[in-house]
Amino acid sequence: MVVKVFGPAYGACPQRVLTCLVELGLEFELIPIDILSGQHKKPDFLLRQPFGQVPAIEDGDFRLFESRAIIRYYAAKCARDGGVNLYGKTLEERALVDQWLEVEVNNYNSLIYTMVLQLLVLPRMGQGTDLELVRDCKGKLEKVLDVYEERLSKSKYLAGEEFTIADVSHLPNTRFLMEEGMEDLIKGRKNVYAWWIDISSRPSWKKVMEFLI
Ligand SMILES: N[C@@H](CCC(=O)N[C@@H](CS)C(=O)NCC(=O)O)C(=O)O
Repeated sequence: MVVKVFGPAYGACPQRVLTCLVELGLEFELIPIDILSGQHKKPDFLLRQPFGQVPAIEDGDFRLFESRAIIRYYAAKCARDGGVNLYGKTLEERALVDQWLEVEVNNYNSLIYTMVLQLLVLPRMGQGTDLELVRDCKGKLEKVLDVYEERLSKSKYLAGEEFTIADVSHLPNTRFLMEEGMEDLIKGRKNVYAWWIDISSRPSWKKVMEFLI
């Protein structure tokens, strides 16, 4: 079954799902949703994602939204079926993957989401950027990344020695930092930088980046 992914390839949350599907070797069809014209707020799309956000997927009769729920679902399914395993081999390994996925959404994404809004979205809508708020987020992110640096000094990837969906989940927001003038946050931390070079060099991420060309 080909997985239908609804969302623009330039969106961070769709990128999380696309990278995971490529890693798992699953076939998918990208169905572009024009968020600039508000297609994601129209009744048709709200049937797929009632909060009017991207991405959403359709897989036969099964529909799902929330990018991290989607990557957990496919990673669990592939691991169960003996395919690529990005979600730990034991309950404890899986719990560590879940732990770092939670860190990503609560400690990492929450700050970067505000920065994306302030630096990219609001200016496009003709509104000003709250630079004080951006500085505050950056300061808080320094502390979060210090924790990552410590973790990555002990293991190659966030959840251990294997690449998992916890690492996948960090790719889009880390790219934002690297490309929007905040690369010092990453490059200034030896282990975090080595991790970024490693995970962003994977063919899956390169393939997803090709959708943007
Ligand atoms: N928690 C949701 C967040 C989805 C989300 O924020 N999507 C963004 C694009 S990355 C979006 O739809 N933005 C447009 C909007 O919120 O109107 C998920 O992970 O799927």
